[in-house]
Amino acid sequence: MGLLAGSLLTLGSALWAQNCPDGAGSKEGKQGRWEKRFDANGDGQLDPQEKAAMQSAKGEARQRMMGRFDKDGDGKLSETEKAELRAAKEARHQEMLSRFDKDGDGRLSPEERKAAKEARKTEQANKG
Ligand SMILES: [Ca+2]
Ligand SMILES: [Ca+2]
Repeated sequence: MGLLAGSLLTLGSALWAQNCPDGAGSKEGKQGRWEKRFDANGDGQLDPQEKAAMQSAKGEARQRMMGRFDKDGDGKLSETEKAELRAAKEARHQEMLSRFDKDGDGRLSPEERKAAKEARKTEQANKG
């Protein structure tokens, strides 16, 4: 298990290097969100500590995802498992839209997103 985690980490940082926003890149949006979340001092950059916190949060998110979707437990997502992941994401997206897309344009505007975020906060607070 330690070995596997190690190779995942290596893979992760290799991917990380590839995804590093360097000018234009479609990945920037997602990555930007992560960076914002972990940019504790708000200087727009991640210092090594913040980066480490982000990496471990990403790792946890990945583990949660694998726990949920890696049905045969081989540590990767097969096409079937990926399809389920996509379906779950899509379902969640639809749920968000049906709840928060007030003007019905099929996407969440910044205000709608904000409402969604607030609602999620409340839900999580209620969950404890
Ligand atoms: Ca699998
Ligand atoms: Ca909308």
